[in-house]
This record gives sequence, structure tokens and C-alpha cells, in this order.
Amino acid sequence: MASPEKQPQQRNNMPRFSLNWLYIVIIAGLAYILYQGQGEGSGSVDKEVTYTDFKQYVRDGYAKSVTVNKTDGKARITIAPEKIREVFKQGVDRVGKAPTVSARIPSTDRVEEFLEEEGFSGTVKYEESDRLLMNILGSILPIVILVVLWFWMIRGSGGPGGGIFSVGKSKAKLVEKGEKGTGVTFADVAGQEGAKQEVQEVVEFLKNPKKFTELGGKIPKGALLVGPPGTGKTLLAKAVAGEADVPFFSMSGSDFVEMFVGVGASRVRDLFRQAKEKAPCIIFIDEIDAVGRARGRSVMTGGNDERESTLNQLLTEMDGFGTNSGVIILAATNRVDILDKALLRAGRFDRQIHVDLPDLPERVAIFNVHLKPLKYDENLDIELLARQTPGFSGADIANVCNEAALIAARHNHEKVVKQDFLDAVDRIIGGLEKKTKVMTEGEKRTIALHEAGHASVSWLLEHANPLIKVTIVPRGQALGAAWYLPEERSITTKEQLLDEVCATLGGRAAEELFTGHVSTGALNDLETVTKRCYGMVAYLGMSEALPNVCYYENQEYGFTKPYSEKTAERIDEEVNRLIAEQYARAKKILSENRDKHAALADLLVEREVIYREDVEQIFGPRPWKSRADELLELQEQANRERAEKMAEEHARRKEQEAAADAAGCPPVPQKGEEDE
Ligand code: NHX
Ligand code: ZN
Repeated sequence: MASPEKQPQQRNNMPRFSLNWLYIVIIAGLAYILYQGQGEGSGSVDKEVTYTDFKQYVRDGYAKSVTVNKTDGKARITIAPEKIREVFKQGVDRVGKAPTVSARIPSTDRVEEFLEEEGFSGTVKYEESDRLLMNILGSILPIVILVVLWFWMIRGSGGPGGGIFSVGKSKAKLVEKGEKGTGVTFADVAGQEGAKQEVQEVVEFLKNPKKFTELGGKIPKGALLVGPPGTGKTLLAKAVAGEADVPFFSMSGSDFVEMFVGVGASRVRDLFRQAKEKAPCIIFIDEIDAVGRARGRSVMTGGNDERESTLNQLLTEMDGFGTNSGVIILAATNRVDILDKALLRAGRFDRQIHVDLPDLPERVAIFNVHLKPLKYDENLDIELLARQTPGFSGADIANVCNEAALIAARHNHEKVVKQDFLDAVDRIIGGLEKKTKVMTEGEKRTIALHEAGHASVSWLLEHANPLIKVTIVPRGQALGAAWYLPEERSITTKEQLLDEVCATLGGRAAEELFTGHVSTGALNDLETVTKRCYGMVAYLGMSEALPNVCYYENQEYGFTKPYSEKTAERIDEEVNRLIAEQYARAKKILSENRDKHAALADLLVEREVIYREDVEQIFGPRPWKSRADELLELQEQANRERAEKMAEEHARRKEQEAAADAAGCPPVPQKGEEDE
């Protein structure tokens, strides 16, 4: 079903906080402190005088204190405040509060004698530091600090694009070829056989361009990896670089956009310049929709100029380099439909490689990859896990495996077992379980009635998804839930859609029928139903009044709806009618099965979680079985058989052990040891 998606429009126009400003503030602060420091501490003047004058000053009692420096052989006297004007011919405001005069003296050892002779009564200090050096350091150090800071800024603080003068440089991360390369090969990409095959072609272009150009063919410049998030588009691009053994420039579309105008375009230019130097190589632009969104359709005209000029530069660069330059651009997006058509034109990203969500066998492969680092039960049925995770991406499966390991650790299991994985799946779909949430009896009953409503209606409808379990334990945002195992199909019929809508409305229908009230609890159900019915009417042409029309919101329409006000009204009417029909249908089914529904709700209040078997006990076998139903039943049967077999085996072993013990023989080797 086509669902409208959020568009990260805002992001591009907002000035981003940049580290550059921080540097500027720090430098300004330092400069201020240095300037201040010069004014106060060492601010007093030091005047160099002859030894004769020096002696005269001491004799005349001008000296407040004397400092003798052994290193440079000088004596310095601090002039008494009332004599400052006389000695320096300037006021205190000019020379500072404690101005000094200094003179080279014949001997630092004899100075004390001299002072005593002259009747000097102030303090005498000796110091060894080099005052001259201090002075020089004092005036040079700030300059040195500034210069160092300056260089640091220009060169950037480590990472690429750190300094203010590198805003125009591309922020692309370069992964070299060979040893230091991405280290990813196709073997690391689980599933995605189709995409791998298509991408293999790109590897061939990079490895052996002559083969293709000799016959006059042109090597494509770019390929677009299209697919939902988490399906491994980046991994695939890395694998191409790894397989072809070429350098790999990786960058996100949003990296082009910065608060300074014109930066995006110059970054594109810089990226291509760097890439051409390293050719043959791969440029990978992740989330290209950040720059590649169609031009000129935005509400905020003018605000997107920066993005547009970046896009224009990208288009120009792609046209600019020759087809045999050996640079191939891979870009990833999950929304091709919003990309500017110019990007998809022949000679640019003219080939699209679809990276879809993994199907069942692919999920098994992905599970195998992510299970490798885990210590898990060897008897784990990986196919069962794969079957319980329809619609999961590779990233989701990685998450399941990790979460399962954490859950197992929390429960102090020695190995990760099946239940840990199933709990992890529940947790990832539904959120955290909230066992502590307190509910009144009345609320609990309403919730049970609601969930039993879903369960009953879905059980009795031919095309509704098969049920796995029903729970009234709060989890995440939901107070209760009915869990289904949707059949994985590529196309869905109108009947299937309607049955699902009906089952989703079963919750509220049960509330209304059996409590006499409706509640806020149906919020999510109603949202799903409304979206789905709107899609059926407006996008899929599935209503009687508006058959076979599709008003799927496409970039081409811009911001005006491609239909009249009158049609808009009819769409609304049709949506309302569809929902009303299905609601009535759900109510009818529920009132016809009042007793069974009540039994289910009671059981739910009692046990909090009930499973497929329990529903089957009450309702009898499902009248219509889907393939998923059969799978679930097979699974149940396999579980039962395995449990029986294990019990049997256990009993047999106990018997044998007892017999062996009685005969005084060593015990029979256990299962598992036999294999070794
Ligand atoms: C709530 N959530 O937020 C609670 C926690 C009917 C037993 N009030 O359909 O959990 O009620 O089949 C503001 C106002 C969500 C925010 C009302 C967010 C209502 C899930 C709906 C089970 N299972 N619904 C379901 C459910 C809820 C909701 C809201 C809100 C319930 C139902 C949410
Ligand atoms: Zn519900």
C-alpha cells in the first residue's frame, strides 16, 4: 500500500551549527585575555639606566625595593610612588603602579654591601630567571599561539572538512583499495542474489573496461541502488569496491548541504576532482534524495536554491567526465519517485538496481550471517525464525539476533535459545513489555473484548491473516495486541484487503457491541483502516464509484491534487462507505458468534496471553486455510512431535542407564557426543 512519507524538507534550509564558530569564539577569547594581561601584570615600565644613576637613586632613597638578578647581572629597583614623576617624567597612569629602573652592576655579590653602605632599608630580593627571555617569550608566545591555532584551523582538526577553509572540500570518506580496502566481498552480502548479479556487471566495468569499450560500447556512469532502509545498499556498494579492488569514496547526500551558500556545488566539484585522480574508483552517495529531489516544486521557493545548485553541479559533473574515465557512481535511495527526472536520464543514473526486502530463504541466509558471533542452541530452527519475521530487513534481523543475545544473558541462559529469539522479535515489533502497568478490572475486560474481537473476526474471515497469539499484556504504545503471521505475497486482491480492514475493525466493533461504549483505544486501528481504505479508493481504483483511477501522489502533480473538488468529495464518501460496510460486517460476524467471542475474552482475562490452539479449541478449525495457516499448523505439529520424541528419548536413556548401572557397565554415550 502506498503510504505518504515524511519529507525531510526542513533540514536543508536550516543553518546548521558548525564547529567553525566555536573556533572563532575561542580565538577571540584568547586574544582578549592576552590583551588584558599585557595591560595589568607586567604593565609597569622598566627603564634601563647607568650604574651611576642607579647608585644615585639608591643614595637619594628613591628605592622601595631592590631585586638582583644573578643570571643577567642586573639590579632593578622599584621606584617609590612619590618619586615616580621625577624619575620617569610621566604620571602613574602612564608608567604603572610599580615602575622600575635597572642597571648592569659590577658584581651581584657586592651589591648588598653597597646598599648597606648607602643606608638602604628596603627589601632585597635575588632572582635567577632571565628577565629578557621572559619578556621576549611574553610578547612572542601569543603570536605563536595564534599562528598555531590558525594552522590548525586551516588544516582542519583531524577529520575531513573540519576547518573553515575546507567547507568547499568534499567530505567524502575515502577507502583505499587492496589491503586497507573495504574488505567486503559479495560473500558478505547475504541474500540479494538478483541485486548481486546486476551489481556484478559494474564490477566487470571497473575491472575490465577495455572489453566493453573495444566494441564501441559506452560504460555507464552511474547506478542507483533502490530499496527500503536497512536492506544493505551501502554494504552492496562496498562489496562492489571490494570485488573490483578499487578505491571507494563514500558520502551522504546530506553532506553536500551546509549553511554556506555555494558549498554544495563546490563539494561536488571537489569530490569528482579527487575521484578522477584515483580512477578507476567508485563514488558512493548515500541517500541521494537529500540533493536529488525534483527541482522547482517546493513550497518554499528560494529556500532550496542551494540544493538546486548542488544538484545542477552533480548533473554537470556526471555529463562532464568521459565514459571511459573509470569513475562509476553508485547512489542509494529509498524513494526513486521523488528524484529529479534529470538524474535518471540516460547517461546518468540510467540503471536502477532494486534491493528488496529479503524473502524467506534470504532471511535464513541473513540469520546465518548474524548468528555466527552468537552462542546459540544448535537445535535452533532458523527457518522458523525466518518465517516469523516477514517484512524484516537485514538490519532488523541483525537487531533481532543482538536483542536475543541480550535477553538470553538477562535470563542467565548458557546459550541463546528459541524463546529468546521469539521474545526479541516481539520486542522489536511491539516494543518493551510493561508488566507493571496497573489496569482496573473494567479496563482489562474492555481490552480483552477488543482483542478477542480482532481474533474472532480474523479467524472467521477467509482472507484475514492467520493468528499467532493474542495478548493483553501492555507493550510499547499498545495495551494489547493480536499477533498475525502475514502471508508473504507480491500482489493483494481487493477481497484480501477488505477482510483485513474488517478484522482490524473487529476490535472497536466488539467494544461497541459488548460494552455499549466505544473507547480511545481503537486509535491505531482506525488510523490503519482509514489509510488503507483511502489507498484503495484513491490509488488503486477499487471502489465502485471511482473504479480504475489512480491519483497516486507523484512529483509530477506538484502541490495541486490531480482531481477536482467534486472527485475529492467522492473519494471521501467512498472511504467512509467502505469503512462503514466493513464495520457492519465485523459487527454481524461478532453478534453471530457472541458466545465464542465471550469465551475467548474470558480466557484472555484469565491467561493474559492465548495462542492459536486456544482459539481453535473455541472456534473449531479455521473454515478456510491459507498457506500460512498450514505452515503454522505444520509448525505446531512439528513442535508437538519433537516434544514427544524428546520425552521418549529421555525415557529410553533413563531406562538404558538404569540397565547399565545394574549390569555395572559404563553409561551409553549421549546424543551429541556420538557425532564427535
Ligand atoms: C494510551 N494506548 O495511550 C494507551 C496506552 C484498545 C486495548 N491511552 O488496537 O493500545 O489506548 O488491537 C492519545 C490518546 C494511542 C494517544 C489516545 C495513543 C490512544 C491497540 C491507542 C489496544 N490492539 N491503543 C490495538 C491500544 C492506547 C492510543 C493515544 C491514544 C487497546 C490498542 C492505544
Ligand atoms: Zn485493536
